[in-house]
Amino acid sequence: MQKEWQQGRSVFRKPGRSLIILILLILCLIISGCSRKEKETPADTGTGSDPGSLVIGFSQLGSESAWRLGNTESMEQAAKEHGFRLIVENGMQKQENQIAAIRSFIAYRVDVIVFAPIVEDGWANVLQEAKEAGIPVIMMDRLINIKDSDLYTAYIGPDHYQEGVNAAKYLLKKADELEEDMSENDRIHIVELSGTEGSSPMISRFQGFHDLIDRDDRFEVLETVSGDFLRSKGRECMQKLLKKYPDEIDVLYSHNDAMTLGAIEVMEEEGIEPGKDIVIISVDGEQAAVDLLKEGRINCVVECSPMLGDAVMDLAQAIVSGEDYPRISRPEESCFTEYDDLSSLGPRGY
Ligand code: GYE
Repeated sequence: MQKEWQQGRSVFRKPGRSLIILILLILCLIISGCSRKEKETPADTGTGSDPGSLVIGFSQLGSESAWRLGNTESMEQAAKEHGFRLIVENGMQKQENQIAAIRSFIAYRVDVIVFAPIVEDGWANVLQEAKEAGIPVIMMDRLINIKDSDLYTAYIGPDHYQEGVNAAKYLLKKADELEEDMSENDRIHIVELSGTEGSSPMISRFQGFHDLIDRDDRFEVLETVSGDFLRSKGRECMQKLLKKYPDEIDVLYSHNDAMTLGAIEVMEEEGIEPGKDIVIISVDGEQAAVDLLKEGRINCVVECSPMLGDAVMDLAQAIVSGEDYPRISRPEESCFTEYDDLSSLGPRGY
C-alpha cells in the first residue's frame, strides 16, 4: 500500500517537476522576447535606451583631405573611449551614397545617426524617414539647408562664416604692407580656390571673406574657382589661373589646406615663391600647412578643427539619456599668421 502510495506520489511528482520547468522556460522566453522587442522598436532606440551601449551610425562624406581623415579618426577614437559601437560608412564624395547609408542605419535601428553632409540641399526625405523611425540625428561639421529644422536633433561643427571673416581680417592687415609697393591706381589682385560647390563651408567661407573684402576698393577678386577641397584639383586650378593671369596674382585665398598644397606645388614649379611673390591664405590648420607657415611659404592659416569626436559622443549620450543638450555647438577656433609667435604651437594631430 505504502509502495503503491509512494509509487503514486512519485508518479504524481514527476509531471509536477516538468511542469514547473516548462513554466519557467516559457517565462524565460517571454521575458527575453519582450526585452528584445523593446530594443528593436524604433521609437525606443532613441531617448530612454541604455546609454552605456550606444550603437551609432556615422555617414562620413569622404576622405578628400587630411582634415577629413583626422575627423574620421577622431570619431573612431572617441567612440572607443566611450564604449560605443560606431558603424562608419564612407560616402566617397557622393550624396546618394550618404543617403543610402542613412537609410541602412534606419533599417538597422541604430541609437543615433551622425552625418557630415557633403552639400546643403537634398536631405529632407531621408531625414523625415529617420524622424519617423524615432532615431535622433546629429549633423556634424557641415550644415544643411532645410525648412523644417526639427528634422535634425542637433548640430556640432565649426563656424565656417567666421573662418572666412578671419581670412579677410588677416588680409586687411597685410594690405597695408602690400600697398607700400603699389602704384596709385593699382589694386591687390586675389584668386580664390573654393571648396565643393553647394557645401556649407564653401558657401560660408566665400561669404565671410567677401563681406569684408568686397567693400574695400583696394581689392579685386580676379576669379573664384572650385577645387572641390582636393589637392589634385587645387593643382589643376592653379595651373589654369597662372596661365590666365601670369603676372597679376598677388593673393591666393584657398578654402582648404589640401588645395593650397596642390597650388603651392604648381607655383614652385613655375619659379614663383609662395608666401613672398604671392600671399597665401589657407583654411584648416593641418600639420603640413602649419609647417609651411612656419617656413614662410604660407602667410596665414585659419584654423578649422576636425577633432569633434569627443563632443559628438557626449552629445549622443546626452540626447539618448534625455538630458539637456545644446542644439548647436561650435568648438573654439583660432587663426595663425606670419605676425604671430608660432614657436609654442604644438603638433596638430591631423
Ligand atoms: O575644411 C576640408 C574638408 O567640411 C570643414 O572639408 C570641412 C572641410 C575642410 O574637405 O579640408
